[in-house]
This record gives sequence, C-alpha cells and structure tokens, in this order.
Amino acid sequence: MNTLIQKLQSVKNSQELEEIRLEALGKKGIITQKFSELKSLQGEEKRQFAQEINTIKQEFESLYYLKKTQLQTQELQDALQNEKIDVSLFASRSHRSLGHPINYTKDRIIDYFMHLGYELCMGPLIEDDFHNFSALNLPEYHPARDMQDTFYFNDGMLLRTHTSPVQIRTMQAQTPPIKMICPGPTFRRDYDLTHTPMFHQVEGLVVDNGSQTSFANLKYTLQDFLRHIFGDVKVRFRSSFFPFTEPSAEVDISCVFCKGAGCRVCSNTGWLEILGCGVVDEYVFEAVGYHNVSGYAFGMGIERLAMLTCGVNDLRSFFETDLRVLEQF
Ligand code: 2NM
Repeated sequence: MNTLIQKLQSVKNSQELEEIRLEALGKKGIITQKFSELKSLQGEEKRQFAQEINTIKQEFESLYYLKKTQLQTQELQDALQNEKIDVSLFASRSHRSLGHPINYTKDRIIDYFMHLGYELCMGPLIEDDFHNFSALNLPEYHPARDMQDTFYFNDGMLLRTHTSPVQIRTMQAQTPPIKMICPGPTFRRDYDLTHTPMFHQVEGLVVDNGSQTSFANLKYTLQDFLRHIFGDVKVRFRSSFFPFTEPSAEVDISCVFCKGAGCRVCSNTGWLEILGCGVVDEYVFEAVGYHNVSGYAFGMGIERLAMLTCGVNDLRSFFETDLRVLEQF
C-alpha cells in the first residue's frame, strides 16, 4: 500500500496516473483484491478489515483526485504554452486573395451605394414576361424580346435578361421613397469574344414623391460613384435611348489606360462607355400603379468594370475557374 502512495506521489503525467489507478482499483487491483478477501472473514475480524481497507481506499482516492487535478492543470498550461499561435505572423502570399474579380467589383459597387443609404434588393432569376418586359415599356414587337436574345422556358417563363424586374417587384411591394440597388446574374442568348450567356449587372433606382428627384441628382451621384471606383477620371454624359427612361444617357469615363489620348482599349476615342441611366419613364410608374412620383435609374455590367479595374483583357477568363488566373487576385 505504501508503495502505491509513493508511486502516486511521483507520477509525471495522466497516463502514469491511470496506470496506478488500475494497479490499485482495477479489476485485479491491489485494493480490489483486498475487498474480495472479505468474503473469507467473519464477525469482528471482517468488520475491522473492512474498515481498514476502506480507509486505505479513501486515502488513495483523495490523493488520486488531488494528483489528477494538478496534472490536468499542468497539462493545460503546457498545451497553451506549446500550441500557441503567433497571429502576428504573415500568411503565405499565395493564400491571400481579394476573391473572384466579379465578386470583388460587385462588392465595391454595393459598398458605395449602401453608404448612401440604398437598400440591397434581390429577386428571382426566372421571371415572367410582365416583370422582365411589359412593365419596362418593352412592347411585344420590341427586338429585345426576340427569341434570339432571351432564354425561354416551355411555359412562357424566361431567364431575366437584366436586373430591372427586381426594381419592378420592389416598386410593387413598397411605396416611395425608394432607394435601391439590385446586383446579380442576368442571361442573354449571346456568345462571342465580348459576350457570355450569363453575365452580371448592378442596377440602381431612386423614386420619391412629387418632383423631388431630378436628372441633376442622378448626374451628381453617378459622377461621384465613377470617381470612387476609377479615381481621377473625366465623366461625360451622352444622350441615348432606353425604353424605360426618358431622357436617357450613356455615361463615359476618360480612358483609364491612355488617360484620354487614345489607345486600343478605347478604340482611339479616349473614352470608355461604363453605364446607362435616365429618368424613369412615366409608363413604368403606371405599370406598378404609382402616381405623382419621380425617379431615376441606372445600370451597368459588372464584367466590364471588373475588366477595366482588375486588368483582365479576356472576358472568358472570368468563367473558366482556372486557378492559375484566379490566384492572381
Ligand atoms: C439601365 C439604364 C437606364 C433601369 C430602369 C429601371 C426601372 F425599373 F426603374 F425602370 N431599372 N433599370 C435602367 C435605366 C437600366 O441599364 C443600362
């Protein structure tokens, strides 16, 4: 018994402790065996022996639990010491990334408008004719509705060709004032060097009661937005046409590569076309049941912005999931 206590006092780790516990209290342990000797004893002798071994057992157990706590505390301290991670160390360069350029660019656009209080809205990718076309003043004979450009399902539903249906849905569900942006994938039957059947858009919409919004508000917002994304660039508004806005404009920035001098990227014009915008046509407001309101909207393709800001010159490299390309971001 005394050797057990001695051993217990000099244990160095949990494993040794467990070995000694089994030596004493296991099935064939010394103390366990003493208890089985009780069977062969009687009366006063049995009582005394029982008392003796119970005392021994208690003595062993109390020392055992003391040791156990000490060792556990010690082992935890050791683990904390040895498994410490230096969080100030730099991670390996190859494992740091801004993410996919499309997402990175999308997030930068969203960030800008959310700071201005725009609500982030999303909607279905599979749309009906009303939300994707009719409500946007795209009449039945309009070329954009042609089978050439739109993916149709057998039941007349379609893959949205722009994110504008989200704005129609938001206007139907809310009342002015509205300030929203809707990012997301859009689909058109187009596939060549500069078009993929799936591409991404961000569109914005502002609606307020009466005539509280103006083209000047739109112009200021987009000018500030473009300088936020591209830095110190010139911005110009060119008169244009969209079925859902009047007046409409396309917005160019001075070429970020040649600074306006003329190069291959800007086809020697010195300008890059970045987005479309306009004052929302009264027809659209009628379609969603709005009266006596005014508003403006804008839309842009994320791929084009990503190509210009991330230095990507082939649209297809966004969709090939080639790690050698993606690792560069
Ligand atoms: C553009 C250009 C101009 C636009 C308009 C609307 C809506 F729903 F409010 F009528 N959504 N998006 C719009 C206007 C989009 O993208 C080039």
